[in-house]
Amino acid sequence: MTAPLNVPRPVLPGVNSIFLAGPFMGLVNSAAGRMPDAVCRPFTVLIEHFEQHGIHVYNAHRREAWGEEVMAPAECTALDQKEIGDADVFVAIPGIPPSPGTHIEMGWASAFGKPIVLLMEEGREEEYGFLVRGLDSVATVEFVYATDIASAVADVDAAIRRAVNRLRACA
Ligand code: 5HM
Repeated sequence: MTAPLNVPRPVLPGVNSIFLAGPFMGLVNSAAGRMPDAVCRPFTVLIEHFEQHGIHVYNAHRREAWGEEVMAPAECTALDQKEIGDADVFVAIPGIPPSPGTHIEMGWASAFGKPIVLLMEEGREEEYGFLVRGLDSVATVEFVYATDIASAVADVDAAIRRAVNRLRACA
């Protein structure tokens, strides 16, 4: 039987949910009490893109209103760990300077055996920690190097597909 022509092929086959991590408290402007729009943009662009394709996105920045409704440490830590466990894929911006919370989350995602995509600033690779640069030696990690994440969405999709396919091939 042939597939109907009018049904679009999924951009990320088999991916129903993504946890999107990245720098948070270091980006909250203390006067405004929230992240400025410019630093929200990589998150909003990726969230919108994934959700347009029917993928559920777990993201603490949006959940906590970009810093305006920050959760208590014990609450967000437990929730993030559960959501990373529930997500099909883990995508993170490790950050320069490094985001402490994101680094803990990268450890969880790798220990949980998730397909991982790390969004790195192009040309600044050597500024990332050794255990970030070496994470692909112990986990299924694809790196995307970009200066502007918003214009690298197709590269992020391709990296997710590679990570998911590599993990499936090992199963
Ligand atoms: O240390 P930093 O704030 O940059 O940590 C960011 C990461 O920790 C995010 O990926 C987010 O998932 C999680 N986080 C959170 O869920 C962090 C904070 C504050 O540190 C928070 N909720 N309130």
